[in-house]
Amino acid sequence: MNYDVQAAECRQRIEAALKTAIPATVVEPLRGAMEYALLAPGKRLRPMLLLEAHGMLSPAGNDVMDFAVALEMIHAYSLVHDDLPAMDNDVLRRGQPTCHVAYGEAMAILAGDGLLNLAHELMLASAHPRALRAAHEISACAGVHGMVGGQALDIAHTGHAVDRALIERMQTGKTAALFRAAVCGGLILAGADEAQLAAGADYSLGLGRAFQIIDDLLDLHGDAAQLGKTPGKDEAEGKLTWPAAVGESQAREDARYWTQFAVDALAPFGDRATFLRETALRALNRIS
Ligand code: GRG
Repeated sequence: MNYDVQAAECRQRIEAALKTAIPATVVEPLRGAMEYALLAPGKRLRPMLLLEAHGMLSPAGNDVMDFAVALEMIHAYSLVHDDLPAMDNDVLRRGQPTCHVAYGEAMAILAGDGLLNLAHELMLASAHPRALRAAHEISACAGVHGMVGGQALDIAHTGHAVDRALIERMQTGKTAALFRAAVCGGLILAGADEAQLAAGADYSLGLGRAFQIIDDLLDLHGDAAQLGKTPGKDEAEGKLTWPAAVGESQAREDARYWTQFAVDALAPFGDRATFLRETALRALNRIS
């Protein structure tokens, strides 16, 4: 199937599931704030990767969608908390005022907390036979040894001297870990063996490193309308970025290197990996 058609179909299924994911029983304005963050127009890259990684080894089933939704909830919570005044202090996200601008800081913190916990409720309520292992992988990638740890390095080292090893560690945690949650979560649900999981982890590392380097470059040159967020903040705030460490031209070269690393890692999946391969190639050329 053509990539764009497959991606659009997959995204449509995800959007439909997201729309009904937050129970009507959640009190207002918490529910409104959670929906505001979750349903804002995002690329839905992580849930798509989860469903498509799963689809490489197993036919699509509705029992996997809960995990895709849970992962997008975790991603949405991380964006809400990242945008808070205490962290990146951003006013624009996904083309709309950030959650704390729209709902106030306290409600935005609670909306993030609500999304994170609802994600775990969803995964742990699943009757899928591999639910527990997949939930464990996703939690581990999102937590202190993954995304939260990477964000902590970012916050602790803002304004410090450039340190390439630290930037690599930070970006692997902040960005690549949630791609690993998607790919390995999907593969675990599909019954992947250890070699396939290792290949999925390598793909996610390559995709995540390239994705973050491109994100750093877009922050330098991107356009607010296209990005849906404020560009130019990394430099203004002394963020440790890959282009700042190695220069823009080398950063572009490195993004190509990590994309190829991701593509090569998919070899064990052969033709079944067409979607994941194309996703990595397109992420390299993205403008938003
Ligand atoms: C607050 C625990 C905590 C973590 C925050 C997500 C994050 C970690 C920080 C946001 C800033 C940033 C550059 C993160 C790296 C990951 C990244 C590029 C997120 C944006 O992902 P996209 O482009 O966003 O897939 P959409 O809106 O399309 O879903």
